[in-house]
Amino acid sequence: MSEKVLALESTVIAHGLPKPLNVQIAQLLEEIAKEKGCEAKTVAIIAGNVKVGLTKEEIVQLGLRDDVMKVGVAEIPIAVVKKAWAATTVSATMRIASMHGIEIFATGGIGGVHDTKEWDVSQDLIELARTRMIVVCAGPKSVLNLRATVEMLETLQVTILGYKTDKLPAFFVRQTDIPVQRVDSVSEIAEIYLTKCRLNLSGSVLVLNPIPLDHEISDREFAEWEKVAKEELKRARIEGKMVTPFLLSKLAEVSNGKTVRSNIELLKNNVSLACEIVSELSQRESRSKC
Ligand code: PSU
Ligand code: MN
Repeated sequence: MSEKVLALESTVIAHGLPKPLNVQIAQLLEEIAKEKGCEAKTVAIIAGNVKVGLTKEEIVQLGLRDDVMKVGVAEIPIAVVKKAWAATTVSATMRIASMHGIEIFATGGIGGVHDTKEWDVSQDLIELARTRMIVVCAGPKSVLNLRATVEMLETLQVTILGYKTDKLPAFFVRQTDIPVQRVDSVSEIAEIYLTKCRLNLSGSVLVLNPIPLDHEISDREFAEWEKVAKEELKRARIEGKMVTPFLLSKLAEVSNGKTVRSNIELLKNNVSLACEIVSELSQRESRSKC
């Protein structure tokens, strides 16, 4: 196995992006990693088998089938027993990748604290507290309660780093008014992670990588789309796991595909940064694995 390996999740493929574009993007992300000299392994459950690294055909099926479950850590054993096809969220991907010795994971956005009356808090946050890994994302999406999400991450002892920013990026927007600790280099990120290992501190280093400038969506524009999407969510009485996929598809609809295009660009950007971090880690040969 190549040393320079990173994990990719599959929920964004099966439930986050429209078909059949999702299949192309899943393949593109793996190719971008290859061009950058590392190997990206997509994690999913294929007919009950937990897999790290999918074949082309498995990616196609995962993207196009309409019976694909969405599983966090809690639901992994259910998908296995039911011999189901399942897409793994950030939490499930982290747990499985970590069991396979992978230390870096690139995704689009993490789950967080939803703004609904119920206590809808993503399993992602618990897993970030638990599993030591570098997770590269563009921040939580502003459909979440951003302040509550950041507070919760802090409570859970997750190390949050803004990459070249001291303000929380929130997926489609490059910055909010929520302060985060800034780092300016890949070597600083690697050093912080390795220090976490050396001090035997559990939990992840969450790297927040702002969406590329050209693909940012303005606050005002997004606020309008978000309002519509959330009204429809209420009307449709969607709860639990399908909240995020529902909101994503509504946003794609009302924005005429603009949110999808931005989503793709930030995914590419995150895979690229994750590869740079993997390379940085692999250069520090003397270190023992965490
Ligand atoms: N945010 C996005 N797109 C996504 C997700 C989050 O912008 O596709 C997915 C990720 O897989 C994340 C999951 O782990 O949604 C969180 O779902 P929940 O809120 O049900 O925990
Ligand atoms: Mn939830």
